[in-house]
Amino acid sequence: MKMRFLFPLLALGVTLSLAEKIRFDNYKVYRLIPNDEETLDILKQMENTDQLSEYNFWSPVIKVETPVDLMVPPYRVDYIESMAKSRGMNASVLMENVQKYIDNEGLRPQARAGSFGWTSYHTYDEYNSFLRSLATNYPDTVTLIRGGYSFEGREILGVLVSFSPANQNNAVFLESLIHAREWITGAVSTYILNEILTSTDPEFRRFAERYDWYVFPVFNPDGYVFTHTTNRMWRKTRVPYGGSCFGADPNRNWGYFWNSGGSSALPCSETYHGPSAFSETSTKTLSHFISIIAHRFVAYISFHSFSQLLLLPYGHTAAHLDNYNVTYPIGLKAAESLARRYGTRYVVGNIVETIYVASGGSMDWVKGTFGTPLAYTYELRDTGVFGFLLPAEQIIPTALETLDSLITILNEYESTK
Ligand code: 0X9
Ligand code: ZN
Repeated sequence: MKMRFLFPLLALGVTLSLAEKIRFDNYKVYRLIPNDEETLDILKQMENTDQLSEYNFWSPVIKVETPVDLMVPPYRVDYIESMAKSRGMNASVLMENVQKYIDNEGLRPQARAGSFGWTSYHTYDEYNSFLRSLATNYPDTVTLIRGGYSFEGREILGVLVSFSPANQNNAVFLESLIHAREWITGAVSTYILNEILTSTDPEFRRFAERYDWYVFPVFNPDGYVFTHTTNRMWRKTRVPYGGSCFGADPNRNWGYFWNSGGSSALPCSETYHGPSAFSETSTKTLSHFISIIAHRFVAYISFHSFSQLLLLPYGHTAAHLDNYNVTYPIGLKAAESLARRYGTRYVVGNIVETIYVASGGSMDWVKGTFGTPLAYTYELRDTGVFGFLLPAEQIIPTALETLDSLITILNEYESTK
């Protein structure tokens, strides 16, 4: 067991010392609208070699007329521009210079050493120290849990917050950062966790203390660390899959309708489903842990970004399965309460109907395997102005509106029971 941990860690040490942090000076992000099947095929070819070409797909290629967000290095800008022109493809520029957005994202050291807050983004180690400090400061309510570990041997830490043993079978599970570059998601899940522990609002306290809360901020530690050390735009895990491509999409790797559409068999693609279901150490170990506790769940919430969507199972079919008739109206109410604070608009719906086919997601596996009553995937702010590079000053507003909607989901469900 020890060797299996140690070996990849040593290898990692070597790569990290060699790898430099990639800069994205004058990289542009385009929103392309493929207008015919041939153009679509060209984009699909590029998608299959994503990691080799330095193009980077911010959203997958789906079908004619469905927009694709693509990051383009400066030396490919002319090619993309002329390709768009000659093929008659609509191409608007979302970002002129990605590095500027990264510089303005606001990752800065916290004001005081040892303090943790939501005015900047945090590293994997900082999230772990935060979780450990909660377990130390709230020994009666917070339990630190290692829910799994990663390919490179990192722990996947989380906490259980429990105010009463009576809440055991009324548990809410929050996951974030299964996609490494979606930094806002870890900030939001930990903000909610902190509110659950520290808010003094009596109504909110009554709400928070009715549930057991499992919160796992970093579901994909290797990928997340890589976004800090090397490539801010990394999405997947970090398993080497040959052909100089790395990683499977951890949200295409879970064993419920795995490889049933909307995922790729090619390791260089951003949506590579992996060689088999649960091939990734993180998804495999997390699924073992979740299996043990899932019978307690009333809700499983998965945080992604970006697009401002509230998504319902499943990702392999547009059919309205299970209790869609209950969860869809609750989702609409949740989106209403989310909008009430700052006017942020969310679209609610089944994954396939709302975005695209995407099989092998964590939420689908939990819902499909354990019949969890409430299962939602959030695509948090924004709709593409900042995309994955949402400035840190938007963390708290995003977290507040998201929490409003989460309260509505749970309260509404309670009132239907
Ligand atoms: O494609 C995804 O995995 C998610 N969108 S993202 O832009 N954040 O990558 C959508 C999640 C769909 N969820 C499930 N299939 N469960
Ligand atoms: Zn995602």
